[in-house]
Amino acid sequence: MTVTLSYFDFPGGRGEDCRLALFLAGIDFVDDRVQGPQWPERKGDTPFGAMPVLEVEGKGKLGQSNAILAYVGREHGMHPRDPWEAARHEALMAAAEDLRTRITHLFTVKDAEQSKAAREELAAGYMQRWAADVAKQIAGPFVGGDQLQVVDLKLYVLMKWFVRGGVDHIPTDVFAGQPRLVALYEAVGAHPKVAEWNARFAEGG
Ligand SMILES: N[C@@H](CCC(=O)N[C@@H](CS)C(=O)NCC(=O)O)C(=O)O
Repeated sequence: MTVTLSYFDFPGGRGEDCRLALFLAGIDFVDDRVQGPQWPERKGDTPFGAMPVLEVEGKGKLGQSNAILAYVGREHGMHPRDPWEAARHEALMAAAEDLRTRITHLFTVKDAEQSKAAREELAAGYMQRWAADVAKQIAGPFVGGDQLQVVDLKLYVLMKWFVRGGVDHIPTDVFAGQPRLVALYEAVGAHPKVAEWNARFAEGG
């Protein structure tokens, strides 16, 4: 059974956590890295005109990063069996998407001064509230306690974007006031399989 994960060719974004989940699950998947110029012709063949897309032979194509993560997690013991705990993790994954959407919306601000001001305001306001809300829901070091699950990969890849200075005018220590969040980030990065994956590909945001 062939499993293919399609996403852009950079070590970050919504597809990177899906790749990590498949790698940690030990699945020998086809790592389909789409180059920018190929995207327009590929877009029409995706469920929602966007990536990541998971294709499982015999089943079809699945869009939406959180659905992909939950599916891979459920199949491979990296998402809670208990429905309430699973929903709690899914809420955190949705919150990660909320933050991504806020950030990408700011990329539409073209005036340099306005863009800087909007990003600084987001970092000092919304992102601080977001970080405090998420931190409260982390058992430690991972969301569910000692076991790394797909929600942790989602939070890790999102945080890495900022920690690595991927967004101008969002400080790299934007989450420093939330030790539980920082500890989760460090624990995921220190996981041997995550470290192996990161070493294999250029580290990035
Ligand atoms: N909610 C979707 C968002 C998917 C999304 O916006 N993907 C971006 C890359 S991170 C994309 O494919 N952009 C290209 C396009 O929309 O044409 C998810 O979580 O998968």
